[in-house]
Formats: sequence, structure tokens, C-alpha cells
Amino acid sequence: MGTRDLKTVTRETLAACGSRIDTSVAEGMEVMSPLTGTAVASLAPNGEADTRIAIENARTAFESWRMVPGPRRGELVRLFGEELRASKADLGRMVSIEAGKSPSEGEGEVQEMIDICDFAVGLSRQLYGLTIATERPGHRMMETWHPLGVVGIITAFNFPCAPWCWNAALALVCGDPVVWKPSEKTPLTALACQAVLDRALKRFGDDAPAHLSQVLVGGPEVGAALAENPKVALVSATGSTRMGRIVGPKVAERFGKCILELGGNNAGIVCPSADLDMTLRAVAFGAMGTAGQRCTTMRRLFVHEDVYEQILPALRKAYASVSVGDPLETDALVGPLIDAAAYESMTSALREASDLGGTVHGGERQKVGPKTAYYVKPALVEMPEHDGPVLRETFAPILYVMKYSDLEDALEKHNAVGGGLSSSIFTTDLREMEIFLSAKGSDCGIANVNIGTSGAEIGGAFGGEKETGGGRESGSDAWRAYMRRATNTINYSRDLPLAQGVVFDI
Ligand code: UN1
Repeated sequence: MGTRDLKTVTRETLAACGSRIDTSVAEGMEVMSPLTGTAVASLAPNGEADTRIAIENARTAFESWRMVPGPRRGELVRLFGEELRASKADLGRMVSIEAGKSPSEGEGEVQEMIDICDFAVGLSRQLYGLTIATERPGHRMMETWHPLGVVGIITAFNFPCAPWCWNAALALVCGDPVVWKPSEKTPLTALACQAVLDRALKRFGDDAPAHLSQVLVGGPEVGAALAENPKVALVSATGSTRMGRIVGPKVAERFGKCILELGGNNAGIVCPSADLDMTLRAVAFGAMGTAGQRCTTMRRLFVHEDVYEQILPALRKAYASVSVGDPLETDALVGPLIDAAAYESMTSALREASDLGGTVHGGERQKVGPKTAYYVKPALVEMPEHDGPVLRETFAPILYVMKYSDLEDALEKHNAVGGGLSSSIFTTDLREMEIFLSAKGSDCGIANVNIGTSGAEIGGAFGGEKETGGGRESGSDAWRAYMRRATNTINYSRDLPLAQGVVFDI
């Protein structure tokens, strides 16, 4: 597809979602597509002052939204889910244009949004607190969950819409307005999502205040303004550990709440009893899918020496044959890297790996599209040591493979990295599986058996430990982070017994 065509498709896709945003602002903020490495739009950016105003408006919205009953708030999210279903193909295409994903992966991301909406609708009737036994006669103790306040959402380029929706769908049913700062690399998908939500808001009617959901298109100054403003009760940020180190302390300094979903250095362990055919397919998607640009991408693989000579040739074959290309023009499984900087960090990691004695298969730049686009063959690197670039996350399709002989030793290395997001073991041995899932096993927020590290469903809590930031989003009881808890003790007796038997007679 030519550059001009891509601009037209972008404009038409936005319009189909209902957005009337001006995408050809003179000297505006340029939005590039990694498919071609050329600009597809130019937007008017928001700055610090806009952020302040948006937060004020969201705070006003909070005053009324918090008093709308939970199930009624859920109705808005139900309508949003309906509108998302109607716009699935358009939003998916927007994701492909801005993030370079295949249509299947782009639409898969929209499906994650639909799924979390369904989850949140059910949740809107289940924002339960406990009733707790009290030690005092004639008393009752319980807890109540109340809306928290304005939620600031910061998202990354690689998943331009699903993580917003994990946060927004829960926040909205929990009674909280949202202010979204998308990655400056993918603002169009955010504007398209907002337009789809606006359609739901229109159908919902008057109980929804203005400014329940806002998008701010801009750079790090917008993120900083969200993080620093005490009127933002919760900042939920997805992105690099570097970003988390800036946002986390700013929010902590004012005792705000934070959900951080940062980098990972996800690994798989292939045991002697593994179903090798299945393992191969799981590793291929985990390591090469989304061009290695998922926070859950498999980046390290520990293979038992007994099966190394079987799995390695099969993996090499899969890497050599995987199709790389423009996912809107071809049925390629691997699309482009986001930009030149991503390509540079990939090549420098590969250089470092080979200096340490690693054998690199693949990793070459492909002659696809204009020179401004960065398509690469995914790289498989046989490493003699668990060292150097293996210890850090490079946001590109590189899989470091290492041989192991003892599971305890492999587990030690598995856990000896900064990230703690996702992990997998491939085994049919009950003991190995249980050790991996036990307290001395994987230290990650996600630990899987016989599936890859990526592609989590929304029903579980999503996030991880250590440098991944410790936050949890999406399913399970992640909703609690979007509400505040009050413990209520009610005395219905005619006496005033003090707790712990304390006497204070006046
Ligand atoms: C991310 O890359 O930031 O588990 C999110 C997965 C997806 C979400 C990834 N459901 O791979």
C-alpha cells in the first residue's frame, strides 16, 4: 500500500469509528506507521495546561458518576462492548496501521477489549465487601467499596488499546472517570476508541456526566502532569521499566495510588518429557508473534540437554521459514518493528550476544516496503552463558536459547533477571510442573504450563513482580485497586464497649 493510500485508509478508518478529529494539522505532531515508516497523520498535541483542565473536568464528572448505581454504570460498559463489536474490524485496522500488527492480532486486541467489557458488566453487580465478626456485643462490622476518583491511564505503543480498556472498563463500573495518555506513537487508535465510547455514551443518556473519558495526545509532559496531580487518585501505567521509574516515584511522593505494568524478561523451560511439537508451536508464537513486541514475549528459553538436539533444529527451521512482511498487504506472520530505534537496539543486543560467544541465526533486516520501514527476520541465539543482553529486555524478536541439565539450576537462572512478568514450563512430569508453580518456582506474576508466555486471557489478574512493577490489571480482583475501602463498625446496643477491653470511664 502506498504512503498516500495509507493516509487515506487511516482517515477513513477513524471516520468509520465516528471520529471527526483533524488529521492534517499544519506543523502538528506527526503520527508514523511502522508499515511504511512514513507519516499517516498530523495531530494538534495537548500539553500540560490541557492536562490540568482535563483533570479538573474529570474531577467534576466524578462527583456525579460516583453516585450512579454500579449496575447502571455497568450498562454504559455493556453498550460500549456492543459498539466495540460493531467496530472490531475498523479498530483492528487502526492497530495494524499504528502498531504494525497482523489483522488477526489487531482484531485480537479489540477482542480483549470486548472481553473485559463483558467481565466489567458482570462485575458492576459484584463490587462486594465482607461482613466481619466483631468482638463487641451489639455491634456489626463490614466493609464498603466506594469509587476512588479520577484514574489516569498511560499506555504503550505495542498494545495501543487493550490495556486502556482493561483499566477503563473496570474504572467506569467502579465509578471513576478516566483520562488517557496513549503512547505518542499510537494516538490515533486512542482517538478511535474514544469515538466508539462516545457512541455508547450517546446511547446511554443523561446519567453520564461530560468528561467521563478523555484522551490527551502528547509527550512525556502529559504523563508527568498526570502523575504529579493530586486530583488523579490512581495512575495506571503500562510501558518500559524506565518509564515506571519516572512515574512511580512522582505518584508515590504525593501518596497517590499506582498500578505499574512494566517490562518483562519472560522465559520458558523445556523439560525432557515435554511434548516437543506443541512446545515448538508455543515458543514460535511466544517469541516471534507481534514481532517480539509484547511485554509478555518469550525472550529466553532453557532447554534440557536431553532434548536440545531435537528441538534446536526444529526451532531453526521455524525461524528460517517464518514470513515477514506488511501484514495489511500480505499474510505475513511477522510485521515490522516500531521504528529505527527498535532496530538499533535489536542489532546492538545481537552484536553483544555474539561477542559473548552466542551463535545468531536470523536477525537480518528484510527488504520489505520503503527504506523508512524496519522489517527484520526474528533472531534465534544459542547462548553459552546466561549473561549480557540475555539479562535484559530488548523489545524485539530475539530468543536466547540455553542448555540446562538440572531443573533447580535452570529455575535459579530463570528468576535471576529484573523482570517478573510471565513464564512457562513445558513438561508432562507432574513433579516438575508443581515445582515450577510452587513457592520456590517461577517468581513471575504469570506462570504457565504447556502454553507460551504471551496471549493471556482477561479473566486472570495481569501483571508481574520486581521490575515489572507489581501492579495487577484486568480480571480476578484487580477491580479493588480502582475503589477505596471503608471499614464500618456499627453499634446497635445501648452500651459503649471499647475494643481490646480498654476501660475509659468518665
Ligand atoms: C502487553 O504487551 O503490554 O498476554 C500486553 C498478552 C496480552 C497482553 C500483552 N494479552 O500477551
